[in-house]
Amino acid sequence: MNKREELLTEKQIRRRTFIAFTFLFLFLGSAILGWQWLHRQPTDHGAIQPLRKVLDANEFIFSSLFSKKHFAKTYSKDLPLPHPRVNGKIGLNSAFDTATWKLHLVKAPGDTLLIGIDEIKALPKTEIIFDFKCIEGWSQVTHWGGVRFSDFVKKYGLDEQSKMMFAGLSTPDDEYYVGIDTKSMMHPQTILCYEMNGKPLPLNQGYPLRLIIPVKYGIKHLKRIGTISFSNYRPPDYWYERGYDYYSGL
Ligand SMILES: Nc1nc2c(c(=O)[nH]1)N[C@H]1C(S)=C(S)[C@@H](COP(=O)(O)O)O[C@H]1N2
Ligand SMILES: [Mo]
Repeated sequence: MNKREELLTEKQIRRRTFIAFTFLFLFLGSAILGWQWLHRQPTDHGAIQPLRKVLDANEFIFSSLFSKKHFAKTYSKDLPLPHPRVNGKIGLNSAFDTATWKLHLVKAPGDTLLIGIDEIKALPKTEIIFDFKCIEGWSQVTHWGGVRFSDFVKKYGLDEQSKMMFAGLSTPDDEYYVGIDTKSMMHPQTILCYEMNGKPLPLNQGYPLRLIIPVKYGIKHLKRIGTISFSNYRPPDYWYERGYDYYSGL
């Protein structure tokens, strides 16, 4: 190796080191600036606006992919957990008289039907075993029984209502509430559920009636339904207000 070659090599190394560090600092600098910028942005329903835009874009993609023929995977009867975990007690803590419970079905403002659990149990029963997914990252195979929401719609003459854009559900004390697109509500796997593992729902899992909607994440499976109503605007949604995805589709 002659002198000149050696010198050139050292120079090259220095140059490369310089370039590498420059890029590293530029990268770190823009990451920090980006992070600071993100946190200066206004929030939209509990989520920073740019992130809310990502959620809205997700919703657009998922809702355009939605199909009545797309089913959540179901499982055989020997798989479900005997004691599914209990998650979320919002709206289940207020004094609650199981004996006088009635479902409040708001057909239109000022036109509310009160429906007892026996009337609901008199409708054709359907069962589903599927992998229940919570947004927190866990999932479990569980077994539910109840009435298809679409059968309920037929029975109570809710044809017009089911063509509106959204259904709103809330607990009897209005502490927990969700808004769901009627397309997902009318999916054949969506049920007004009164049984778990062949027995009445436990109190902490929504007795006497809860929603089971396998095309959505757990947050939408409202336990202890008090009221169901319909609208063409998004009904209030507990977790949406706290920064989560409104659609929450799977
Ligand atoms: N009334 C009510 N329903 C609720 C919740 C809640 O806090 N209150 N939590 C939701 C969430 S986040 C999940 S994951 C499921 C859990 O249902 P499980 O307790 O039957 O497992 O219930 C959903 N329904
Ligand atoms: Mo959840």
